[in-house]
Amino acid sequence: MKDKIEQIKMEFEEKIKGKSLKEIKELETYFIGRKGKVTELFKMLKTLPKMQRREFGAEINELKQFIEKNISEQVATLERKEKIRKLKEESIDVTLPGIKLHTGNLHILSQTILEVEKIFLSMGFDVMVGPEIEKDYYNFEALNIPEFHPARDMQDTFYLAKKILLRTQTSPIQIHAMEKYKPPIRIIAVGRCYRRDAVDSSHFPIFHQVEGLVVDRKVTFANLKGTLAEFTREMFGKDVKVRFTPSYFPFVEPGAETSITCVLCGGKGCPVCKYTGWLEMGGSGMVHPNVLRGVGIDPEVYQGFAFGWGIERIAMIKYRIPDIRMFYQNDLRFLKQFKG
Ligand code: 2NL
Repeated sequence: MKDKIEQIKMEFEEKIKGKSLKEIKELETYFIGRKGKVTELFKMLKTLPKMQRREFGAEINELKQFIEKNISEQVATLERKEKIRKLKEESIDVTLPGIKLHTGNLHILSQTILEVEKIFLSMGFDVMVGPEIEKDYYNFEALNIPEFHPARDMQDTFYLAKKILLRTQTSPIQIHAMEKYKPPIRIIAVGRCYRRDAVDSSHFPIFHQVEGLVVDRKVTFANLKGTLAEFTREMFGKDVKVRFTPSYFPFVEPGAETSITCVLCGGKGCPVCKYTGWLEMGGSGMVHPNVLRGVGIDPEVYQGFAFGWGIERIAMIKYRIPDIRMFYQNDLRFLKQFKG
């Protein structure tokens, strides 16, 4: 009996070495389970004389306790090791630099439009938009450009049907506004325009315009001048000036071409301003009485000023973009340069 106890103890000590948690559970069953080796010993006790039962009973109990203690110690060690392994595996180095996500940015034309809108909003203007598909009436007739007026030859138009076209300027938005609202009116109209232009570095069949319109009593050319001077300073810098030179547009009288001092040479003369010191921005003038009458506003009571500048032109000058086609090529190397 003594040998048997000693033998089982040795077997246990040999088998527990290097065992996994699962294997230890199996060992537990193997030695002290219901049909385990130690349990067998207890059963064998019954066949021994009373005296020996006592002696060996104590020894088997000791063996059982030895096995139980060893197993629980071994289980605790393994569980601790497993916990440390898991913690290590799941740990993150919070000092590592983050992974930069690819983010997009607004197109430089959208950014420019937002800048323009912000400036005019701060000056008390409302921003209006309108349909890109227009009736001939809103794009031409209401703007004092009759059917066979040479101005219609000036701008080649995309016609979609008879008297239905893609707007060639944002003015139709303003005609809608004047039909809908009574003076005082103080709005800018922003959006896409279309002209059948031959493509070069400054012409593209799609482009954007911002037009301004103020209609009220006692509106003068001085108000136009002050408004564009303020916008120019806000958009291009405090030292940039506006110049008005007489010009003709059917929808204004008098009409003026507007230029700003060249932002590249400061007015001294350079290749960009063709040594004039000035950059042409667009047209302007006092709203023609025929236009006001056409929308039911009495030109004897109300006057208006208006102007129309190109968004691409503004962006090209402000951001030194040399070719209008760059806006429409969707080259990320170009577009990403304007990440705010
Ligand atoms: C240009 C010329 C201009 C206007 C636009 C306008 C609008 C209404 C009435 C009168 Cl509803 N005028 N807009 C006036 C003068 C010039 O734009 O070639 N811009 C790039």
